[in-house]
Amino acid sequence: MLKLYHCPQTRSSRIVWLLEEIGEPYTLERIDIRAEGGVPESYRAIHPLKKVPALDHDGEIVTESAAICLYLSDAFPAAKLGPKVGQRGRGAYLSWLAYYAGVIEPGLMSKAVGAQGFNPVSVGWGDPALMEQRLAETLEKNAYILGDTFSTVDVLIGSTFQIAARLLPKSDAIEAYKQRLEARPAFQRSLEKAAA
Ligand SMILES: N[C@@H](CCC(=O)N[C@@H](CS)C(=O)NCC(=O)O)C(=O)O
Repeated sequence: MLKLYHCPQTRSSRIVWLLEEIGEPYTLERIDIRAEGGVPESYRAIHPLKKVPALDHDGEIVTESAAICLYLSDAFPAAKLGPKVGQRGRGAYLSWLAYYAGVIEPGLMSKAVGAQGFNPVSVGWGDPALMEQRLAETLEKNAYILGDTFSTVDVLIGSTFQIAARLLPKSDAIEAYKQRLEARPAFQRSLEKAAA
C-alpha cells in the first residue's frame, strides 16, 4: 500500500500529482502543518522535521521530494517516469533530481528571502542567475527537462513553477512548458485530490 502524508497547498501536492501519473492505488493522510499547536510530536517518527511530503510504501518510509520521486519511479518502472539503473540517461536523471534539491530550491529560497552575502563559489547552490539561465536554456531546446520524455524531474520543476513563478525566469518556452504540464490528465486529476 502507498500512503502519502499530505497537506493541501504545500510541496506534498506535487507527490499527489506523481501518484496520479503512476496510477496505483494510494491513500492520503492529512497532516495539518498550519494547525494551532503544531503537528503532533508522534509524526516525527515519520518525518524527522515533521514536514510533508512523506511516503509510506508497505512500511518503507521515504522523505524529501526528490527522494520520493526517485523511489517511486524506480518502484513503478511501468509508469516510465525516469530512466532505470543501467539505462541510458540515468546519469542525467539523477543529476537533475539532486540539482533540484541542492541547487534550485536553495537558490530560489535564498532569493525569496533576499539573503545576501553568499559567495557563489563556495555555497553549494552557486549563483541563482546561472541556475535560472540553465533552466531557461534547457526548456528552449526541449519539451521536458530530460529531452522529449516526461519524468519526475518535471514534477519537481513544474510544481516549482506553479508555487514560485514570480521567482523564476519567464519566456515563451517556459510558458509553453507550464501549459504542457498542466494539460496532463494526471495533473488535472491531482488538483481536486490535493486540495481535499
Ligand atoms: N525539502 C523538503 C521540504 C519539505 C517542506 O519544507 N515542507 C513544508 C511544506 S511546503 C512543511 O512541511 N513545513 C512544515 C514545517 O516545517 O513545520 C522536501 O522537498 O520534501
